[in-house]
Amino acid sequence: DRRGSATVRPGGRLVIRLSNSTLVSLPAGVEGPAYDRTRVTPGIAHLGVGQFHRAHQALYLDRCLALPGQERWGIVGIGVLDGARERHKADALHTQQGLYSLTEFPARGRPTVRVVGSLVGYLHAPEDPERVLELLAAPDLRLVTLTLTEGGYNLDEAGQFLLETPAVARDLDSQVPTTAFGLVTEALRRRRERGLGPFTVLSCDNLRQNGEVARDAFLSFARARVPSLANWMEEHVTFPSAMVDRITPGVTEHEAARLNEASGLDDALPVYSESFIQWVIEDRFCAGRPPLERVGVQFTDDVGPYEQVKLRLLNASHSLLAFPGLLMGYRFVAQAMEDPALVSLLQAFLREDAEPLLHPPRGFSVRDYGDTVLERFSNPAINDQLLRIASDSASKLPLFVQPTAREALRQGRDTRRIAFLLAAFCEYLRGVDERGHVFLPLEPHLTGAEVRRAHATDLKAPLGLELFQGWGLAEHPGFVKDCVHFRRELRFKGVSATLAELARS
Ligand code: CS2
Repeated sequence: DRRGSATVRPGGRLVIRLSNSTLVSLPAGVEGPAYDRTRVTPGIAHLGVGQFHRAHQALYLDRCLALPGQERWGIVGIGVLDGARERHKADALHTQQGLYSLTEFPARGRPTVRVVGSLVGYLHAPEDPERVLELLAAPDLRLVTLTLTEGGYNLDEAGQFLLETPAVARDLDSQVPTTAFGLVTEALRRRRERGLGPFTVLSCDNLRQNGEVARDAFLSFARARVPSLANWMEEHVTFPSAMVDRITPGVTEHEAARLNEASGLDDALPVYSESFIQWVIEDRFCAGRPPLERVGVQFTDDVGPYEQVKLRLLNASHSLLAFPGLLMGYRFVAQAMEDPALVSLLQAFLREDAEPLLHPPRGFSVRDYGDTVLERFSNPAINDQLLRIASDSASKLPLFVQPTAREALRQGRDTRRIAFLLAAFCEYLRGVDERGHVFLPLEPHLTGAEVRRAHATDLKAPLGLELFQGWGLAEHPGFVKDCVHFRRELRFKGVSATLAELARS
């Protein structure tokens, strides 16, 4: 029973497919774009159109496009990775003309659903790299934004760009780039050759000084490929840093069905998130920018203090919840937050360990921020997977936890909760919880042999992993001893008993 733009579900309910022509007949309660999409042209290209991008940046741009005279700031999404899932996404975005639904769940009260219209095109680079290059080299394209993930910048522990990574090494030689570095560099080369100006490269990844990180990565690639271009980029391209924040869980098939059931849409790519949203950006755009300050984005000269607060409080707490939570058999964040021992652990970590070492923005209450973080984690509508949080901890822990750990060790502070965190990480790598249930740690930046170190009889073996370089652990044998102690306790007494001990002493 299909009618092109709508399907009739058993029970007689009409479900709307997404396309420009169905925007006028959205189900009751679903808001659509407040502007004429057919007039929107691409000014932004975004690499890595994941759920986070669709719940965060694309929403801000959707608000921006609703302001008068801003139709030049549409986004064209670019998929860089290959694989069946990526192709499915590309197909779905084409069929739906870039439209998708976003459901926002406040901590309390009713969710809201909107159809976001700012994604006005989508190109899948592996299928047509040349079109991607010409889009990036188009005169009207002024901003390239990125979500490559924490580990996606191809840097080693010391921040050196890895020229020998296979895909990068290939891109350095070939005429047809496949990586974000290759695509952006080749597009800039064409722009320079054609006498066009540069574009801004804006990282939207959860990294400290993400603009500097992006700059290092792209300039290193360019230097190895076309040295004169690297000089031009250094002079003309800007790489502002930004802090991004919005909890956006992965959408399983089951979630997608639940979201569509509630919205009355037949959306192949629904996303959902909490209602909290934040974006703080350094105002250094070499080719202009949309008036994002009018839709809730904060601009600042120095994003450092905002990033510091976010990474060391929110993200570190997430990790601190995920490892013991998984070991206890929990699978979701809100579920783990119902465990009072875990909440007390997070509270103590925030108050005693992380907050005292911060240099927050002026007038900023870290105490309120920490409270809000715990409230956000407790949002029951957000089925955020602990495995998503724990995934790629090899890239995340050095960002989220290392600064606090190093500083606390240097100052001789109480580091037992941090030792517990590392112990729980090592145990998590073994992939089996206290009830004997198996789970799969996703560690794309660790080799199989490295993950297997977590199984060694020498309980401190994983602390020798490259990710712990720069933590200064070797100079602090007492700390390493605590880690080993907590691993043993976790293994033989369990998480609850270990937490009880930690709370007592
Ligand atoms: C999480 C983040 O992946 C993680 O470790 O802490 O994805 C978190 O949900 C976002 O940073 C929130 O903005």
